[in-house]
Amino acid sequence: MALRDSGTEKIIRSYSIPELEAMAALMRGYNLVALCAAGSGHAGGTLSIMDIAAALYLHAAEHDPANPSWPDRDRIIWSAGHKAPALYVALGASGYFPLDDVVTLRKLGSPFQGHPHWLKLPGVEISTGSLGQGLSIATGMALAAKMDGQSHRIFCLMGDGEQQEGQVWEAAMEAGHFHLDNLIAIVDCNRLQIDGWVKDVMQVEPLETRYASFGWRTLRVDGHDMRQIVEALDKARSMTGDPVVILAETTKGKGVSFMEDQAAWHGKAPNRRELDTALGELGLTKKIPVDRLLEGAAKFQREVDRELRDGMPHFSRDYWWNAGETMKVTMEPTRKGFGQSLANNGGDERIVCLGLDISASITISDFYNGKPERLKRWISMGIAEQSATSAAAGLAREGKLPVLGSYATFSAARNLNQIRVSVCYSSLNVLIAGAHGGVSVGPDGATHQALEDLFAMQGLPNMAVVVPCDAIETRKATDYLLL
Ligand SMILES: Cc1ncc(C[n+]2csc(CCOP(=O)(O)OP(=O)(O)O)c2C)c(N)n1
Ligand SMILES: [Mg+2]
Repeated sequence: MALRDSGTEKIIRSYSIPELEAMAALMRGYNLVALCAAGSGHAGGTLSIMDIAAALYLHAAEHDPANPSWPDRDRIIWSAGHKAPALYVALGASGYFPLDDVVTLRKLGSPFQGHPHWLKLPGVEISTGSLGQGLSIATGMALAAKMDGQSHRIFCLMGDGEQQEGQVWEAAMEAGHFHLDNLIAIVDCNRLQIDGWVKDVMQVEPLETRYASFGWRTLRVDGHDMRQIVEALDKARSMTGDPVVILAETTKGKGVSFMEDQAAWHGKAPNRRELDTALGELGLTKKIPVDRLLEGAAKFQREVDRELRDGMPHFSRDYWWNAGETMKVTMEPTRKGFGQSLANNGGDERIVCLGLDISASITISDFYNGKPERLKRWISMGIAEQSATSAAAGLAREGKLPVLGSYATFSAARNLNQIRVSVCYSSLNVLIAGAHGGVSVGPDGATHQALEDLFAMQGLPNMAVVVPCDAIETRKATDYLLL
């Protein structure tokens, strides 16, 4: 098992355990440099998965970087799309492209989008970013391999918070039902998600019992012990009869003291000072050409900026109304107005807010911040937009005023049918906030941009749609829609 030349079937390179450990450390370093250059991205979850990424790409999976569409290759589905940079450095370390290239992460036009997009980067099997869909894709691929009598394996990498998505369990049921022993799932059990500890947001354990009851074989490993990881992956390949899940116990932010076990480092990038400290802790000082890489990223960005500037309409000269100092507008993000309204109006006992594991970012947490008496009307639902939408309909039918929200693409698109049937056709009063709408989440990549939600929502009966342009409008719109 290893990197293989698909033409000659010869092994290109095999790695010893110490070599895999060294590669995982190096990959952590490149990952952090890329995040630093991007100024955004997910440090915590990429560091927790890195040992597994190294073992998977450099040891366990059969693949050929020179032939990404080799029909006999093992497929690796990166369901936890926000861990994309770990996937990119694993592909770079395997030889799909120079590792240095990853430094253009998240920049306009770069193939290294904030979430994986397979049409942009050879080696990426499928586009992901909306959590909970990968295991279904992997199930489809495993069924296809069975139909065609192929013997390659399908690996699917997921987060532990991701296990809250109901779709994961639909796929788990299907894979168990069809005895898909060519399917190997790996769960990065780092015990954290965005809103805090998984056990507090929405308990997913005991995963062994849960997967076993769906007909899976289960293995539990220390996800930072390279020998255990390699043995588990090898063993999983050899098991027959049923699908296998490897539950990997990990630490979010692993390897960097100030990131370890810190929910705040979920979606944060290190600045230059933090990067240097982190590389020191990883034993990588002077082992990565940081200055050269960062300059490469800056050059890429300058080129993007120039192209954007050239593409903009220009006036022949500056006027007071387009260049005057006093004409510059500073605006608060729209989502802030949402939180302000919830803070102001949340005293109304009918209001119930539902958390979807992105609470501080979209400011729905302002409903209870500093007001602990409101926590009894705060319900953490986990990463489960579809169920939460229908639950909100249930609350509304009982006279509550439910409020829920997430990124627009998850709260007003992923759950379209639940909104249509549970909420709209019953004409129930549910307030749905879609933050980061439109193309505004550019660096997060195509799978996070919400465009379709607007026309989808406007086509629904009994649905009022408001698109505010600033925080003040958002506050007033929320006031109006809420009460
Ligand atoms: C359907 C969907 N809802 C919400 C999000 C936003 N989101 C990105 S990562 C994340 C938390 C994931 O937690 P976990 O699976 O434990 O991954 P970790 O970062 O801890 O490895 C959330 C809610 C998303 N990407 N997709
Ligand atoms: Mg997690």
